[in-house]
Amino acid sequence: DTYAEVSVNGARVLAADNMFRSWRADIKPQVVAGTNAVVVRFRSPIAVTKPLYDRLGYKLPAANDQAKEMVSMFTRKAPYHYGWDWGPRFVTSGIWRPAALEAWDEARLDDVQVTQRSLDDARARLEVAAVVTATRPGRARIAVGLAGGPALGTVDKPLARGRNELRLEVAIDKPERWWPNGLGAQKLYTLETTLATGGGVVRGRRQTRVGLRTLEVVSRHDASGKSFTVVVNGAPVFMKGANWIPADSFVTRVTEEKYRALLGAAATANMNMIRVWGGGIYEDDRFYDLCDELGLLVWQDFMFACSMYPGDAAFVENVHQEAIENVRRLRNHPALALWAGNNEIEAAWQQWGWPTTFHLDKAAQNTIWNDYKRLFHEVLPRVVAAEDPGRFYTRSTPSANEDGVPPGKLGWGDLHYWGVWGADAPYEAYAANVSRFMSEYGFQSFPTLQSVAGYAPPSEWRIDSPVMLAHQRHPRGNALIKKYMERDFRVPQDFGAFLYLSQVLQAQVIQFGAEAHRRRMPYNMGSLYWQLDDCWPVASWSSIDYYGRWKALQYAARRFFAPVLVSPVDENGTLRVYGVSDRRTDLPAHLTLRVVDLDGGGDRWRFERDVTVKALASEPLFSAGKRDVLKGIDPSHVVLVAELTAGGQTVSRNLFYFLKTRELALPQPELKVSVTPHRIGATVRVTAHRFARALWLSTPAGEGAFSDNFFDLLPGETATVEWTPGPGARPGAAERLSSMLHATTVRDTY
Ligand code: BMA
Repeated sequence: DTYAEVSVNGARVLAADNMFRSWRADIKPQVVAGTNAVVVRFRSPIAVTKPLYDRLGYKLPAANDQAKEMVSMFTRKAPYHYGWDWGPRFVTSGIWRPAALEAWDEARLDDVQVTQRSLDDARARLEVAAVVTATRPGRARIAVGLAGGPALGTVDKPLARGRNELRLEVAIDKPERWWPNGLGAQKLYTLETTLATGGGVVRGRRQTRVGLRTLEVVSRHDASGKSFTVVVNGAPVFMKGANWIPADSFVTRVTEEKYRALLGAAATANMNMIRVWGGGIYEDDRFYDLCDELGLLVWQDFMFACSMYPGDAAFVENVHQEAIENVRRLRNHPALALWAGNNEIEAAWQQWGWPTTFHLDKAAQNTIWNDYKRLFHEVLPRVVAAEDPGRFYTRSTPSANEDGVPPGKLGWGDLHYWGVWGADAPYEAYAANVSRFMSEYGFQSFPTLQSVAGYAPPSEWRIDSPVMLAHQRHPRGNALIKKYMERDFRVPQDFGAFLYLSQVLQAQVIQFGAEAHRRRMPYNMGSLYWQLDDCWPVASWSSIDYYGRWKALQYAARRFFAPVLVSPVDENGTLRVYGVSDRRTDLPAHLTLRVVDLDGGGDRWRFERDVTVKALASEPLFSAGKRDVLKGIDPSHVVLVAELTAGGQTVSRNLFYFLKTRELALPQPELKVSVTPHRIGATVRVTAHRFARALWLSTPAGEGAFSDNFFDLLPGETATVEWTPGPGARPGAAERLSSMLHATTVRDTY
């Protein structure tokens, strides 16, 4: 990462200029028996590219590069290292992926590609292509089997000196399918490919994990525009998920545990897709392995975001090689769903007015746009077609993939909708801005005080203190949070209360958006909020903070992304209650609606009926004028409770407020909290005497994790929550919990 020269015993063996590629050199002439000196010399990415910047004659836009002289686009390096609206500018250098010395005789097995040729209940037919590099002509035998099992097939072929490709077909009988999270199991098969040369000497062995499933992105013209539907094993699947950014400013700090915790949290929150956003990195192999295991489909951007790029031959060829290498590395993962050329560049150029805001003359505009088209309409789709045939490629996100149709046009492909947040639109505007796949929408919040304490001393505990402002990278971030908070809540004076409420607000806003998206199924088939994680501790759109603490949104996501959702909404004065289902079969269920008194006065109105929640659909289950439901009841004293039960179990419960939270007569809930310690962890029971809004369980130092949090409790209701201590917890933590435990509700911020 990124510009480096490597020498062995004083002789230069290679020069690197792309963080996203691996570099290999023949060092046989240089090595000696005994001690060898390998020196890697790095050069500053800024110093290297400054002359290119000076020479170009016009400025290439890069919206998030935080320097005055923006040079990030000249270098194939993680764009976010140059700063982003949630991240600091750390233009790092170093060795970020393994370095290894390889030695071999005769031939080595370089790569294995597994392509599914057909799949039915009886059989899966797979084509295995093995890439073998040979030092001299000879013969090779490739054998493929399930790891630990007998060979499923072999092929014997002559080898030429250099690169060889050997193909064979194998079959797996009675295949078990791989399914996205929530729809079935994530069955994985490990294939072992062995290379042997003359005389049966084994020269290489590789394990490749595959999942057997069909996957198609249906992008087809229809009456509304152009669809964007992911179909897995023949079933259209609504994509629920979040956008992923690198989990650290310094990429080598992301441990296996961190990947596991973040992606595990995504799966726990009923997500089935993660978008690897184009301003970061092509993620580590462990990331994709976990996605395979957890059933998280991957929307993979190529690493280009919010910038225009140069088009000289060397740059284009560098990108070409980068694309080939990364497509080859990722293509065997069953989780991989699609490739996207870049993040928001088509929109920036065609809609955000970049050609004029960056004062580009006509000639420069033409050059820049032609260079753009070469990369994203030619080079990248050609690499995908050649190296990963059949996988969907979208040239930008958002994009209709259609000349003449502006990116993000409603009804045409995917959409990043930022009117809520960026344009101050009320969050109810989400309902009117649904396209065929919502690949981005988001709202900021702060980490809670326990996390803020990790980067700001108490003297800085104000939203506008220097440290807090340094950890808020969006120019209008604080003002926007406050503005939206004023619309729905009473803005607290207390710093900790403000942080807490910012999360309650974020969860409410995104919940509204996600439910609006799900209610529009099957017209809309995806909802990925911006963003799952953080690369440092900061105010941001994330649902999990840098320290791994779940924000209110992460808990809410598990509810609003549940496989079956009951979703009440005000549609122009009509109260409609939708049943939304991602299940592959219809669900007979019972719908109960109640208008419940906040002070514990019981049900003021009640409705129930048996319903069928249709498979893979969204349908209103109830509809009535809001006024007919309230019939004179004071809306500030009640909440509507919608509940779907099936087989005696609650499958989804959702609350609907007739007024903004600040207009509700929120009572003092009078909570009763009890803690039962176990050998590891504890069970916490909370009973509310009166209605409790956004109940937050916490400890002063934020230790451990709660299985649920930031939930509403009805009068008389008890919630049972499991607490697990963190990995470094001291003995007795569970016993101490009851003395440390805080229960906060919105009422406490008054
Ligand atoms: C999006 C992303 C990022 C950005 C986010 C928040 O559109 O693609 O560029 O961080 O908005 O502003």
